[in-house]
Amino acid sequence: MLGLRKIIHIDMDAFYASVEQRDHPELRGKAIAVGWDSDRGVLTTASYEARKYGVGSAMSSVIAKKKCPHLIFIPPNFEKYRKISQEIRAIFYTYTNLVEPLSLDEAFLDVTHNKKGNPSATLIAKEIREAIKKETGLTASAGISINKFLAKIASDINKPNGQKTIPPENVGAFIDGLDVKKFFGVGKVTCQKMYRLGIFTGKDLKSKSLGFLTQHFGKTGQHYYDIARGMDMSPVKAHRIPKSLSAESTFSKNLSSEVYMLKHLQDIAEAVQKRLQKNHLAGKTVTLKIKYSDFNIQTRSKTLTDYIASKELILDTVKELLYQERLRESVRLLGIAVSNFNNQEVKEELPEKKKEIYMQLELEF
Ligand code: TTP
Ligand code: MG
Repeated sequence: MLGLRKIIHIDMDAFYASVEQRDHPELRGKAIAVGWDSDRGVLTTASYEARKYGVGSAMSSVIAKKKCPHLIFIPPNFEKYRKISQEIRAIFYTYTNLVEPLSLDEAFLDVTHNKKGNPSATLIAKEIREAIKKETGLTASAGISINKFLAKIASDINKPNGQKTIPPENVGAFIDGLDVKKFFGVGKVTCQKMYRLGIFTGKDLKSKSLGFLTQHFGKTGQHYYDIARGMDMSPVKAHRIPKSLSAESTFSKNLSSEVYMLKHLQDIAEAVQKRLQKNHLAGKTVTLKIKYSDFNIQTRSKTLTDYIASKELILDTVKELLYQERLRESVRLLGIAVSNFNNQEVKEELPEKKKEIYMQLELEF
């Protein structure tokens, strides 16, 4: 049992619609859709009250209104959803750095070794859902198992506001009984093809040889062969946090006056500011990159005592760097980078003692 992973898939319930119902109490308990009420509009999602009428994500507004004439349309507010998404992710990071967001409202977490030293992924999922509820007022569902494939399927089972664990000892039986249409990664077309081949459940899939599956599904055959056996080794790929954010500009005419350069640097600093904002980052180190007309590149850096993210503060430091030394010759490109961010991940070192505990409790899910 050593080497077994503990993976959680978290998925917010009717995400955009729940946010709108949270912020507009008069919409609670009502059939609402987030999207534009226009001939060409498409819904992003719908509240559970609307889903009873068959209204759902990616449906055209026209069809949705036919199915549910009293449907209330709410225009989307992506800035708000992104902010809440950040809040949820911040909760995930208190448990593990191995977080792989799939979209604004769902993510995989590998909690095999977690920051709280909690051996039970089931309890962690419960804690996370409670924390999400407390901090955002919204509900989430979770799936817990030994790999991403199973965790993803599991999070749908007790949705909304529920969770489901498929512990290692139940994996075989669970997959055997699973309709292939529920398999993550099996779309409508593949599903129909499987049905035609007499493959309706995981058990049917497992009964087919690798040769048979590759003959009918090409390279993906191997994948189906593996997942029918509960094997999905794909790691939780942590969202890579950039080490620096930058912007640069090449000039149509080489510049030799610092005054002209400063004008361009304002725009470049603004672009850097935007990137920092988008990533919710601030940095301590500012670097000015100068490419001369002979294509030689020079960089000048300064590290500050405080984290900065605004155009003005970036520009102050850039000015200092620009005047720090005389320019050798005319300049064809200028760039600004900000690095040394305020989010540097804490390295996860597992003390020896804790490792032992993990091994003992390996079966605890
Ligand atoms: P989902 O998790 O697929 O849907 P959901 O959270 O609304 O509902 P469920 O309770 O079944 O999880 O997607 C998350 C958000 O992403 C959703 O609220 C709106 C947005 N979205 C789109 O904009 N277009 C789409 O086609 C889908 C599926 C989702
Ligand atoms: Mg969701």
